[in-house]
Amino acid sequence: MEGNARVEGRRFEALTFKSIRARPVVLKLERPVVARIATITDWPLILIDLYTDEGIVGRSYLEPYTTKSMKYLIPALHDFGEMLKGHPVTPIELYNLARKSLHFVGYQGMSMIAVAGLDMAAWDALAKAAGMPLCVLLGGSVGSVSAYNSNGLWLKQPEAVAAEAIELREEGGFTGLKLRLGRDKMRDDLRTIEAVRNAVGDDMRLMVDFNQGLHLGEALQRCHSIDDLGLEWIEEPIVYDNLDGYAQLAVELKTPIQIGENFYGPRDLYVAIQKKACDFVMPDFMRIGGVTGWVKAAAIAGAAGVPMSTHLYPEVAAHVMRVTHTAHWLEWQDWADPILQNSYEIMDGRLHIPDVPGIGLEWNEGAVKANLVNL
Ligand code: SMN
Ligand code: MG
Repeated sequence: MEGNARVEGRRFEALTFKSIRARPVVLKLERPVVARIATITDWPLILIDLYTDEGIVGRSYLEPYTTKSMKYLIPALHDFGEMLKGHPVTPIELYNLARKSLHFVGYQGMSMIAVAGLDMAAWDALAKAAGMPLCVLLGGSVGSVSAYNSNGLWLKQPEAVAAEAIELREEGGFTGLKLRLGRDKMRDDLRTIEAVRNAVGDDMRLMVDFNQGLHLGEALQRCHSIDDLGLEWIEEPIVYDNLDGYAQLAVELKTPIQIGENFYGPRDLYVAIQKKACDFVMPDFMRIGGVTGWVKAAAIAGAAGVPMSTHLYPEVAAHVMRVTHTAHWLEWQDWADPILQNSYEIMDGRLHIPDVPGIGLEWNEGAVKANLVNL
């Protein structure tokens, strides 16, 4: 049969794209995001179901930060659904077709976010059809991935952050935690790092994230003042697209500079590495372009020898990290857990991939219905 391939002597039926359902959900965050540039109490998710003629359903979600952005992203996903009806579910071809369909609008921003949602659902469908966990389909094996806990430690009082650090460590025997910085006074950031260090001890790896809150002058001063504290990395001190500023910071500081959650597609990662704008990279799945964008980006980071961590989307992240040459840290966040049937297991600071076909995402429909919103 044309379009079908033999897998160990049995027929593997090619999948045919039927339609997409994209639903908006908003969850209350247990620990609201309080960053220098914004506060987020309600966490929006777009739940994507990619239906095939063969009955297999691919699933993914997007976390687009603001509820109102779902008003534009959901129609874009439904448009892809109409455009791709009848096409084989071949993720790299779908990624190319979807990007091309929005080329004149622009490759980045909302276009890339919509493509990424489609892409992750397509890979999930394909892995389910093959009867393999995604990491196995990609040529790796089922196992665990080193993770740090990023569920909290926002801009609160030092004592409150220190107490929360102990709580977060206990959520899965974590050996790494990420703190957010950028309080009005640098002194208060320093007191917070000290309080956390005293609470969790010297062996805990501490990452810090300024969430783009500083201008270059401030960043030089503030980053120098934390440069001797043995931090794992300093993340996004300045606005994400000031790569010249990042190059200066990377030269001046001993602590590695981490960026990447705002790379739109693999080329952004390539340019940042070419410009020596960072020491580490950490693409976000909805911006780098899903699994397809990640794999392309991972080849570039791997060739350059740059350690690569993940941003959000821990479920899909765990799979691709198993085949990422310079895999570094997975960012653990449990913010989608309330609408999932099964959350991934964490033990001794490692995320364990479930041995099931696909990514391992199934919706808890009761919870989904309770949190669906009208846009
Ligand atoms: C972040 C994540 C989610 C919401 C806001 C900020 C952050 C991170 O930059 O790296 O976790
Ligand atoms: Mg960040």
